Amino acid sequence: MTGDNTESRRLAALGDLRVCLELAEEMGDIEVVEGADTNLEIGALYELSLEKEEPPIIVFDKIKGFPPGFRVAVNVRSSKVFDNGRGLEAVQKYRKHRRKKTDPIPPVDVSTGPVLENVLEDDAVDALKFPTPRWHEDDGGHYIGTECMVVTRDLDSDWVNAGTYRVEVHDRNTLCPFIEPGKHGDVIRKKYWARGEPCPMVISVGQAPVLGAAAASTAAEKVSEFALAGARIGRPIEVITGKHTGIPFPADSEIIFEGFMPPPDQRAVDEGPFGEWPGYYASNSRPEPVFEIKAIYHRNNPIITGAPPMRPTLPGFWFGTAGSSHFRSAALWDELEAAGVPGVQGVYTIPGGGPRFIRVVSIRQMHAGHAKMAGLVAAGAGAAAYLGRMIIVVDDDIDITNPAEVMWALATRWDPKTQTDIIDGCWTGYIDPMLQPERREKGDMTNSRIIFYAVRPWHWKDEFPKVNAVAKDYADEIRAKWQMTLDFLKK
Ligand SMILES: Cc1cc2nc3c(=O)[nH]c(=O)nc-3n(C[C@H](O)[C@H](O)[C@H](O)COP(=O)(O)O)c2cc1C
Ligand SMILES: [Mn+2]
Repeated sequence: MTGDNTESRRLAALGDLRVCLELAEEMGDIEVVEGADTNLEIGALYELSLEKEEPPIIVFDKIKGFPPGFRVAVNVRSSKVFDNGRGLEAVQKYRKHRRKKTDPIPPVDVSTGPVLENVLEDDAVDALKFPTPRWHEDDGGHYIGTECMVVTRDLDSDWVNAGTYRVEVHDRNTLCPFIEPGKHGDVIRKKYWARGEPCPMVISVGQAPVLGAAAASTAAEKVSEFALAGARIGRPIEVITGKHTGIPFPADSEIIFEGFMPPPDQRAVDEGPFGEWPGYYASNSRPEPVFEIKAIYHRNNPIITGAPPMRPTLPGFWFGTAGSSHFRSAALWDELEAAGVPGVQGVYTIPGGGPRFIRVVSIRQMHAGHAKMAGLVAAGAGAAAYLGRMIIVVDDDIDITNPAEVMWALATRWDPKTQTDIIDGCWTGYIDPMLQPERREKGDMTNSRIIFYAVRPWHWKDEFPKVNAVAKDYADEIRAKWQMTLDFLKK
């Protein structure tokens, strides 16, 4: 990584999408594609870019059928500008940033900003004027919201929530977000519906990267993602209060949709299918409540940021922020410690499982029952509760960033009969491909979890066979002695 990648550049890029693109340009981390089609071509190029572990930001301009300057940008939050490192180093960096969240900085109200450069109301409202990709072949429509924020305000408090939920374009006046049951946006909207009222809502497309990061993080209830984002960059996010809804939105967003979501018994449309991060179209198509647009605000030459899910086997997706694996590992590590689990040495995910399905926890065993404690807490912790499948607890000599080492721990330190727990009735979602059709139909969004205790059993750990490996000190000594003469030792 380049030496000029300082924290101040990183903060500048986090706090402003357009600054982020300028800095990425300076670093040579942008490729511009002209003339691509919103129908599948942008999505396919994006998917192909993820074959690289560190794909560049791709800016699509002069998109077929749209004015030049109306752009789509992908791979923004995984750009080299943010240089988050690799492996456990990346996880530790996220943990460090999360600590700042203990001191949130609330947003400040400003009266105007670049997002008001264009105001579309009444007959001028037209969601179809933006180049919106149909990302994957079997998608049921065009999705303007992937790297987006859906903002709502709690009815019983002044909590303003911002969550990333996919948003389909239904027609010129109507969008359709997909909010899984139990997410904050869902909890809040139901309070309005319980009174028979439409839920006021704002959808932001293209905003400071720090906001996208906060909106996709699993922040606690009643915690505003705006304030978390402010804490991360050390200054308040500037917001404008929507005149139709009273909901705040970032003054420098690329596009803002302001409107209302009536109760689903008043209006619902089919949403989906949509290619999802587990690698399937599991949620298929089902009626969802709609977002009726009252006003659109957008900057001149708006940039639609996209981070649509792709299969979790693609390196660029798994390493990148769209996959959010490292971020979710950091959150789980913090929660294990907060719950009083001692000796945690690392938390990681296994590539094919995306950010959630397969979580690995390494501990330095300290007492009988310690591995059990770590496994049970990890299975129930907020950061791992939704859409989990497996927790693998391993000893601290296992390199958990190397799937072969984790498999080795399972192969050699785990007794299936005595070192496993299977737990039923855990939180899952429509996008879980293993949610049985009967449960899906009944809205029973639960699945089971397995915890593997792939650790040397505590009560006979001292008799456990010794590992067959050259000692590190001796290996270093031998390498130093021979590496000038032996090709296979050269770096
Ligand atoms: C690119 C991306 C797309 C996402 N799409 C959805 C979605 O369509 N529906 C959903 O419920 N969660 C989705 N999520 C996960 C939520 O953003 C995440 O659970 C977040 O915590 C939600 O905010 P909340 O906790 O305030 O509800 C997505 C995350 C990312 C990074
Ligand atoms: Mn939230």
